[in-house]
Amino acid sequence: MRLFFSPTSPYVRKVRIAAIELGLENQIELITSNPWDNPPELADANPLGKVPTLMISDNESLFDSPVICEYLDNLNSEITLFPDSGQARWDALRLQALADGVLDAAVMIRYDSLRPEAEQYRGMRTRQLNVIRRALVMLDSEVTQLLGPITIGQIAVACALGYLDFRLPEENWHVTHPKLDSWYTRWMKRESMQVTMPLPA
Ligand SMILES: N[C@@H](CCC(=O)N[C@@H](CS)C(=O)NCC(=O)O)C(=O)O
Repeated sequence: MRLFFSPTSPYVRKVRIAAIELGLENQIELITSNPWDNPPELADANPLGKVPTLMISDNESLFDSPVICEYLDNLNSEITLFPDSGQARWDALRLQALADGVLDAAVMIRYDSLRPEAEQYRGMRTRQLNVIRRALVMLDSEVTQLLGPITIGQIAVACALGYLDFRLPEENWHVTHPKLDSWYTRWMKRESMQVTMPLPA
């Protein structure tokens, strides 16, 4: 398999962490790809032009990190990141959706910050910061959801928190949300988190 990869994309990080936790990382070749350069091979594989995009054969691709992660999960029958059914499944998918929403908000803020100052949209920034802050309050109050066997929910939340540290450190959620901080500190010890740490481009 080949993965269109960007070292700073938190969605790519999610996929890489899932692959490592599932013991599949050696089956995935990383193809460095900056979506903003519009590489034709990425557009051919994924009309949305986004990373992560996973080539599962020469002419078959999968995209959107939840879809890729669930596909990888199905390749390992011993570990289950996406519980099959029941409450455990909804809990994991809900956490993933919440964390991915935090990422979407933070990424939007990041893109806006790269525009010339006069073109930046303050109202959008405020709205997205409010999304992030409300989600953090929910995650902190529901931190027990993050305990227990590994699921895609915890992976997604860890990626979202890591991205906030990377791109919005001034939010300093560690101080405002100590229960979440204490979970994250323990979670950060996983090798999958350490080896996928984003480095400034
Ligand atoms: N929902 C997608 C989001 C992927 C995404 O937005 N990736 C960013 C990089 S962090 C991207 O490729 N952006 C290029 C663009 O928006 O055109 C997922 O979960 O994979």
